[in-house]
Amino acid sequence: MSGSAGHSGSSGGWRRIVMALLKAAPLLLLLAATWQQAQAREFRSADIHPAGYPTVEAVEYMSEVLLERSGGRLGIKVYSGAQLGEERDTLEQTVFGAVDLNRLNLPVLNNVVAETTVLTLPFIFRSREHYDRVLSGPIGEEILAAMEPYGLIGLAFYDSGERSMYSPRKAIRHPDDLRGMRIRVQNSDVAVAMIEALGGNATPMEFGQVYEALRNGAIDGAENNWPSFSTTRHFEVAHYYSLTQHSMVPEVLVMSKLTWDGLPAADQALVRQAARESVARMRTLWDERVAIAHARILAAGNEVIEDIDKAPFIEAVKPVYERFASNPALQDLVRRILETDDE
Ligand code: GTR
Repeated sequence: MSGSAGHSGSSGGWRRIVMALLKAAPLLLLLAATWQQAQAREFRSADIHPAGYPTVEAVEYMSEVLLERSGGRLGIKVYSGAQLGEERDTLEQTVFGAVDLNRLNLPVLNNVVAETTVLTLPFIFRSREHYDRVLSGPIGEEILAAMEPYGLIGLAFYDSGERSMYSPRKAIRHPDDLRGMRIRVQNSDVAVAMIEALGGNATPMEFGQVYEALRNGAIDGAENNWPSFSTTRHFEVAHYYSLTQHSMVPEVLVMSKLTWDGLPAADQALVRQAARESVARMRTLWDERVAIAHARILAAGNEVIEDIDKAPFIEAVKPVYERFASNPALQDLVRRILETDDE
């Protein structure tokens, strides 16, 4: 009796356990899902450019790579078209972790990470090959790494071509042409100093305000690369595009250090790798977009001034180097950039 009682007792015990497990199943499933969700992330990424712009598509490509490599756990949602604010605002949000990823143009970081200044100096790069060698080599790595103490993980540089001057009023062929002209620049001390050294009046302004300022005459000109000149429709109001090619300022993709520190090392490696892989994609998209912008601007009847003697521009901006490569560490960076071979 006692045996069968014992037997029925133990099977009753099992039944109770099974029943309890069945009862708890929804809760266990919920816990498992929550655990998985804790591991799953859709990073918020900021960009002031509209959907379809190469930088936006490059980060969307990075998202595809991440989704694939993480089995669907990690992805990115790009908030394009300045939905999260202009670059200065989103930079702050990134440092504070409200934005996970940000595609920024480097000058916005100049006042935060001094090392970024050197890459924004006018005429620092002799050619695209020179630019590539510097950015994809140890100097590029060093400058990306310099961002970490300021709450940003530098993931990758994206090519952004050369910036050139444009105006609704006249063709700019020589620094003398800039005298008295109000030229919009990014919020960057280097950009301000460059325009002043060239004889113009620098007017720092957010990107989103430039079209209206060109239209209503608040400024007499601005400067940017082919794709930005095109997508912003600035070319519709500024008919002269002078290929001064005075700077090759890179785009940079950063992650908030707060987001980064919350990721396991394996996910950090996935993020870094996916960002690296998006660089080549960006280059392809960029080249395509430059060609499209070029054709569009010519078809609109704009005057493109190609035969510009850069020597007087290069001469005029020399004081900018003295002012911004002001300490031995920055001077050394500039020296190493200039000494980097083109091939
Ligand atoms: C573009 C760049 C933007 C923004 C803009 C500007 O070339 O991609 O991030 O910096 O220039 O002039 O403000």
